[in-house]
Amino acid sequence: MNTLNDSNGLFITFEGVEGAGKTTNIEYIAEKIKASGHEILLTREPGGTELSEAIRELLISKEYPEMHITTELLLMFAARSEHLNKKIIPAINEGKWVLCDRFTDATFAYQGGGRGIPETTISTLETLVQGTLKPDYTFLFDLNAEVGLARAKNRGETDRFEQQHIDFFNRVRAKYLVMAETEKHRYRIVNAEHDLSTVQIQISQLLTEIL
Ligand code: Z5A
Repeated sequence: MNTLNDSNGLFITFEGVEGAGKTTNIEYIAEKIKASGHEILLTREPGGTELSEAIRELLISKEYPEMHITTELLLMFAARSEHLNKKIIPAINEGKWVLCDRFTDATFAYQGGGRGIPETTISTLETLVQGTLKPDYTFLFDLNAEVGLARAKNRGETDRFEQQHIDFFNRVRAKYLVMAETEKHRYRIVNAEHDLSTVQIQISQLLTEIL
């Protein structure tokens, strides 16, 4: 694995159930950070490099509805390994602030909380792929899973994950909340159930603290 140098780069991730508003708000956050003078890299998981985006297509495609959960887990980490080594770590080492729409906490929430894969299995892969690297900050866009799913479905075509039963998304949300409680120093929770302008007021307050 590539290693981090002692640059001023920062790694911030954005998490939440579907339709929570990550994609909508990440651009807003990027503009605020740029305005404060930092160079940024905006990216996402699964994806972020040509190969990782190809893996993303396999993961979200409805062509493989019966994908085994271990295959799903390994593909998530295969995409992450490529993304981390080719894009995220080099950008942090150049002093950039990397803003990533989802990262390994999504694996703990979806493949762990949602699919029931043991946390120790996910942690083993996390160490293999990332060593000790973790995000500096994680914004959790938290909302009732039913509200999020309804927003995502309103937007148009759904992907393979969005076919899951509501119980799956309730377990995903619960796992995120446990992680936020356990790692308070890293997590910042945004109440994403409010209208967009209220959500962005919360984001601004949290960013002021970080910046
Ligand atoms: N996944 C996984 O299982 N394991 C992993 O390790 C990783 C990922 C990394 C693809 O991710 C799938 O991969 C994902 C988890 C799994 N499962 N699904 N589905 P993704 O991040 O690309 O997909 P996503 O979570 O589904 O993203 P999303 O649906 O685009 O959600 P979002 O980015 O948080 O929401 P949004 O697009 O910004 O907003 C959704 C709609 O709501 C849109 O029409 C907005 O205009 C509207 N919106 C946003 N905010 C508001 C407010 N405040 N009020 C009203 N309406 C709003």
